[in-house]
Amino acid sequence: MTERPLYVTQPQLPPLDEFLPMLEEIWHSRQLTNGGPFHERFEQALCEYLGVPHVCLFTNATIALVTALQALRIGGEVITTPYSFVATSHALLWNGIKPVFVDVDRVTMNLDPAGIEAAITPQTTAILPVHCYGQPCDVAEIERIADTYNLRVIYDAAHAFGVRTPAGSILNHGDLSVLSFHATKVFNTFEGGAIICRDAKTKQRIDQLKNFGFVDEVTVVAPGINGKMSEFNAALGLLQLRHIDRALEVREQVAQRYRAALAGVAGLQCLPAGPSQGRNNAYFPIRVLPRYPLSRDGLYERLQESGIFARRYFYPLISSFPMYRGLPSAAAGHLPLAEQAAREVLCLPMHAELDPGDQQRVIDVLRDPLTR
Ligand code: T4K
Repeated sequence: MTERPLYVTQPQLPPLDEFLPMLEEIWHSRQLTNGGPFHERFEQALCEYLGVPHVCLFTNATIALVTALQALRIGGEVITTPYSFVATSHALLWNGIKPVFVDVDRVTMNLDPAGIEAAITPQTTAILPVHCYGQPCDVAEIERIADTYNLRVIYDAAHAFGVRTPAGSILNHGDLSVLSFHATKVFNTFEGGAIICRDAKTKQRIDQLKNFGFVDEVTVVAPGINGKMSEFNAALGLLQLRHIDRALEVREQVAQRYRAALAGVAGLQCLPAGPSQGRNNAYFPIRVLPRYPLSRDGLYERLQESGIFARRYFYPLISSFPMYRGLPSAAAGHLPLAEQAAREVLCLPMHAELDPGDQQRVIDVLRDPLTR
């Protein structure tokens, strides 16, 4: 019997019968997009759930990142990480900004603050770090550097939905944070995203920029884009919020089962778990070290033979793509820890519908990769 495929993620969906009354409401109102009632309710509900002052909904996180940079009028050079999804750096190019890549921390794989300080030049205007896999960046140190050198900070928080530290939501750090609600994320609206900001004036500017730059019916103040979230996606998001706590609990159980099962496997290393309160287990990355019987890519292929589609997030590094590799900061040897992570890391299936039996299939291959 062929076993069903297991993917790195599977979207979390609410019961369909809970969504139908919302769809009926949209059908009756004929308000489909451009800031309708579900859009408004979803923004409010997210502020409360996440514990943040202002939320601006978007059609996806990539457009939100592009708009966040535009909203703060960022130009020149921006310091960022090569170890991320390519959308992080693409948002800089879309704004005519030069990315400056800095190496990552050996353990968290987030931007290394020591490297940030060394990369600052008179052209540097901002820092664009990523809370990679939902692990918080060193926000205190990044804030200290930003204050010292008068830089803005925009966090790519695409993986960080619901992540908290004892001080509160991780999304309250920096000038702006950008969330993704893509189907593959902890919290999804099929496609979607949001910018978290601190004050009403900034929210107003972002809301104008995501609506072509319109201020009123006849006034356009900037070359804005169409980044609006539709009523369909907003209603779905509102509904998803009812179920997110349970989904986060299940993810935690999946993570704990992996940690227990892999603890004694020579050559496989889980990331440190971090504080148990406030993590979201957005991904489950492991490092495949030289003493494991297979290389990282060998294990990736071995899992595929068993119908298990783990992913090499984030390989290749952003800095190795053609539009980035000519940059001085992308030079070979400049980013050794990011290069090592891109060679060693494999993200295992992790989602709220992964049942223990299916997870055991993954664990069995990891423990005994040479037996078929
Ligand atoms: N910043 C960071 C740090 C990011 O990671 C991302 C996106 C962004 C910014 C930009 O956010 P958005 O503009 O997308 O909101 C996926 C996602 O498309 C992307 O959103 C995500 N990061 C990235 C890490 O992963 P792919 O090309 O790897 O996805 P795909 O289609 O191969 O999906 C992975 C697996 O998920 C599939 O094998 C099966 C499963 N899947 C996927 C989809 C789309 C489903 O079961 N159902 C689905 O509908 O990029």
